[in-house]
Amino acid sequence: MRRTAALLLLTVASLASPGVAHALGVRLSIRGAGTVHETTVFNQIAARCGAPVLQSPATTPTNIFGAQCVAGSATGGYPSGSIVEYVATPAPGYRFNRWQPADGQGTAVTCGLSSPPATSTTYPGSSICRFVISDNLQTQVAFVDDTDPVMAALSGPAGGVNGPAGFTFSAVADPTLKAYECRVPGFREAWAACASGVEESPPDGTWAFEVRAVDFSNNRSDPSSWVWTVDTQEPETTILTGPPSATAETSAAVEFESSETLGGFRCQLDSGDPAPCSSPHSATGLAVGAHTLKVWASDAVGNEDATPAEVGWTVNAPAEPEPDPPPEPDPPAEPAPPSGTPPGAAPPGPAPSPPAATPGSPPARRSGPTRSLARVRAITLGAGTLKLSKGAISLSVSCPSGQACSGSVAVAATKPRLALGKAAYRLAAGKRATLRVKLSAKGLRLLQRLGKLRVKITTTTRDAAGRQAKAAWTRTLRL
Ligand SMILES: [Ca+2]
Ligand SMILES: [Ca+2]
Repeated sequence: MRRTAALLLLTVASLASPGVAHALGVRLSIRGAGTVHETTVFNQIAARCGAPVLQSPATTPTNIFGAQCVAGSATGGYPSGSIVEYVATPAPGYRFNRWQPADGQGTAVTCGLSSPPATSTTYPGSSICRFVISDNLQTQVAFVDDTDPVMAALSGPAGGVNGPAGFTFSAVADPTLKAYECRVPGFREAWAACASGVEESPPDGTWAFEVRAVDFSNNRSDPSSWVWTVDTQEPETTILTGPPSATAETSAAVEFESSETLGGFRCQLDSGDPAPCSSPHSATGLAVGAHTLKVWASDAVGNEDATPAEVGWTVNAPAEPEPDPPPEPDPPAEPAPPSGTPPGAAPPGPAPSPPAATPGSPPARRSGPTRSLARVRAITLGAGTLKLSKGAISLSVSCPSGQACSGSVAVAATKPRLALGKAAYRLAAGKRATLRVKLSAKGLRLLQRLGKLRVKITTTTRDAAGRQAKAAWTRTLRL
């Protein structure tokens, strides 16, 4: 019984030991990115935490545990009753939030000697915490980053592309910047991590590339956006007019168009090298024989028609002028009739060939090249302005008397260049007809947008012999 009482006494004495009371420590931890250092002479942070400051990595996100150590210890450090000052410094891009109790062991610090003084263990009042060591203590400082990053630049394809599009971008300099997220609404809807130089390959259409910057604490910038167009479709080339299939002309004009407004053409005459060209394209100095012109349209982003439009024709040798008839050979000198032959009697020997027949009239000449080609003689154009009626332009055409004619009338805007419509006709000699040239939907939209258009009206006419003539007028077309 006495032994038990003695043990109990010893235990009570140990708990009250002055040595334990004079050797206290502070368990210190950091959430977010920053440092804590001590300004008091004990400087147990420098002595115990491996460095002059306790530091969390500069990338530690808001509210994430970054560093911890115990300043002081049970065997030495802070004397009970001493005054200690800790100073919290945020990492770049972060700010001091508060001192607060941590989950660790010990009594939570109250920064009661700070200015203003803390009244609670959670203290947002100052980044400097001054307090009296009275026990084994614990405290934690919280740094936060609540500043969104900001996008600085974004660039992508100017206009359109016919394949993948690359995008480069950057954010305003920011030590908390972690990464970027990109998306293409309607194609790749979800935001996904990406880096400058990323390529996107959506199908044909108009798209918006969006990018935003993200920091270590998952703050996000407003998105930046870049609109571009993808066009992988090659245009279709159409020959509008060309020479007749057989002609004596050694030059030819070929008109053509593309199914797409912007872009260009390449032309190849016979086995020559394809070269850039525009409509109408003229070929001159053509040799007698067969000729072919191939035309490839290309669009604004470089897609070229894989199947060129082609027109073929033959240049015939010009009709030779009829040679003058050879001079009449002198009739062979008649031998003097031998005496004794009665006048009128047939001479002996083979009968003389009859004299060459004198042509009664020159043989019909083959129709050679002539400059007087058939032509749509009159196009009624009104007083300088054409009006659109029911989506079409009405033009009066007539054929000269004495020649039937056929051909086409093409109407095209001159600025921007756009084929608007075309109509064919066939007229008997001396006849007149009203031709309606219906505008294409694209042409109609253009006219509706601009209110009026400068148009070129081109007629291509062939006469019965296949000879071709062209004429052009320029007028203003109004709605
Ligand atoms: Ca930030
Ligand atoms: Ca295209």
